[in-house]
Amino acid sequence: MKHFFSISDVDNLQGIVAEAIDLKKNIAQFSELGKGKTIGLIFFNSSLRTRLSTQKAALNFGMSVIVMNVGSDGWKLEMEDGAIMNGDAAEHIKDAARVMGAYCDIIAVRSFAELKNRDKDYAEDVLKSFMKYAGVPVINLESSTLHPLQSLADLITIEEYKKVKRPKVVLTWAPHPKALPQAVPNSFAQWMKNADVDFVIACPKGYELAPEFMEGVALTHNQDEAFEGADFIYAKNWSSYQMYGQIVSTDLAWTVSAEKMALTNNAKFMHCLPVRRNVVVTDEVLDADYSIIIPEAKNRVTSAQVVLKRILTAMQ
Ligand code: AN0
Ligand code: CP
Repeated sequence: MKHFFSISDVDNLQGIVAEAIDLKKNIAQFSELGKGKTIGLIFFNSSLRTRLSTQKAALNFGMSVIVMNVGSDGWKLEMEDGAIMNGDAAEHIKDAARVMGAYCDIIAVRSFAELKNRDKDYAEDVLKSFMKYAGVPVINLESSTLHPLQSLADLITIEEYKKVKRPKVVLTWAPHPKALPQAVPNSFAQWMKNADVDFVIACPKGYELAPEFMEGVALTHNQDEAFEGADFIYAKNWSSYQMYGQIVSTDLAWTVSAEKMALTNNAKFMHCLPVRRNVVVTDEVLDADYSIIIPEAKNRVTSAQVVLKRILTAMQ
């Protein structure tokens, strides 16, 4: 594996999930794999899980870790090629990425969608610039449109908790007071579409994902109908793709409750976190035995580990 930008960097989905679960048991065996190598974790936005789990995964391989909150501590970066830089930005991403690449053997970057200009967000300029200029492998820690380390952790978790060979997995939109990116649901849809699951998206009208992510996916605007027979309920809020970046529903009837969970086939409840309690989903669901949000978060170490192992192995 060279970069880990999206699912396209994974040749065999079942293979990477099996390898990840195996690696979880045998991590001690690889404690020297990254010895003498440095990973730089570059954050344009806040993070708890991604920051700590990727750091922990790197430490498990004996790597050195540098973390920079470039969004708050770095120079403001210019993204446009050929720009006359007489505005706010003090440094071009071209130079910043090349310098970071000179200090690090692997660079991992978080850069959220701005939710102002759809074409700009979907062009993935920041991650693509890092891949173009850094000269070292780049890992996506949630870009404008994708969060593949989360989706891989989710797939590993589903594999560990499923009771039937081909479980029904429902991604349901849920309300939220702020406009959030589509990266988590886009990625989740992409990974589930390629996994051995029956996948359904439930969302209010106007919350359909971009066509490339909806293609071939069962869609319903009726949440109750989607929940019937479900083995996994994956809740997430996202803002509209059509009315780009806007909140087009605040309907609290979409909040995941114990009553809704009762419609399922004793489904497990999942959320990538952070979660707004009693808005997205009730306390009762989050704290129930069927909630697997903590093992899911724990598997963020698992997904980072298998990705790092593949990149480190390819560098040898
Ligand atoms: C972010 C999002 O929805 O993309 C990060 C989720 C992992 N969530 C928030 O900003 C609350
Ligand atoms: N799930 C996730 O990526 O969490 P953080 O935003 O806290 O990293």
